[in-house]
Amino acid sequence: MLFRSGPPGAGKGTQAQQLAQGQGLLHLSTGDLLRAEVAAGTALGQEAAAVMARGELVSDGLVLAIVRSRLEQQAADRQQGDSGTSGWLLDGFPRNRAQAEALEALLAELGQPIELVVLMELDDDLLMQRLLGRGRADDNAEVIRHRLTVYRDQTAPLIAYYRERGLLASVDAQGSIEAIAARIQTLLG
Ligand code: B4P
Repeated sequence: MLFRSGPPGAGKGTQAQQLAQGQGLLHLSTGDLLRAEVAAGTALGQEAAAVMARGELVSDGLVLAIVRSRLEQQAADRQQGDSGTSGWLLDGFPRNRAQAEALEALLAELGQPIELVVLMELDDDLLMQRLLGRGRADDNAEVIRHRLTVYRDQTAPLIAYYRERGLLASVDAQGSIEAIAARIQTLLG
């Protein structure tokens, strides 16, 4: 399964975390994994920190290496019968066409198809309000505006990419966290 799309602040991370917990899936958030590298002061984290603070996308190579290692590890664990998770849920990835194509190739290697791409839709004004309310280091008005531009230029084209493949489902991301979770459950059947 793949869970992501939607602009920054639409509630992807919020919903992905709950859903993964409820369904026993590996929750793979590239944003969280990058922030963990930054906090640990690794070479990768040092490279990513300034890019994230500007609201730009970290290089495809770095992000792909992180995703590949996690998915390969889970596949190896499952082969040995000792994985605590039954599948995966990607959050914040892929974010551009190159990442989507690399993911397709990786999943073909692993023999694990994407089941569904959930697009969370929300107005810019509400996104801005939510992100300013959170107040993370990259949640100030100027950087949020830039993240929205990056989203429209690089990530939004993936909507057509996944729609053409018959994988896309949209959810209205306005309302309470519980109401949105219920809409996603309906999609999952
Ligand atoms: P992410 O961590 O993915 O952050 P995000 O787009 O801001 O979304 P997030 O998931 O955190 O927020 P959510 O909408 O759940 O990316 C951060 C940065 O990392 C990127 O800018 C980039 O630099 C880098 N990066 C990550 N992945 C990358 C990749 N694949 N390639 C390259 N670079 C990458 O929630 C936002 C707020 O809304 C929260 O405070 C939440 O509590 C609130 N909220 C959620 N649902 C709500 C609701 N229903 N009502 C009210 N508030 C709600």
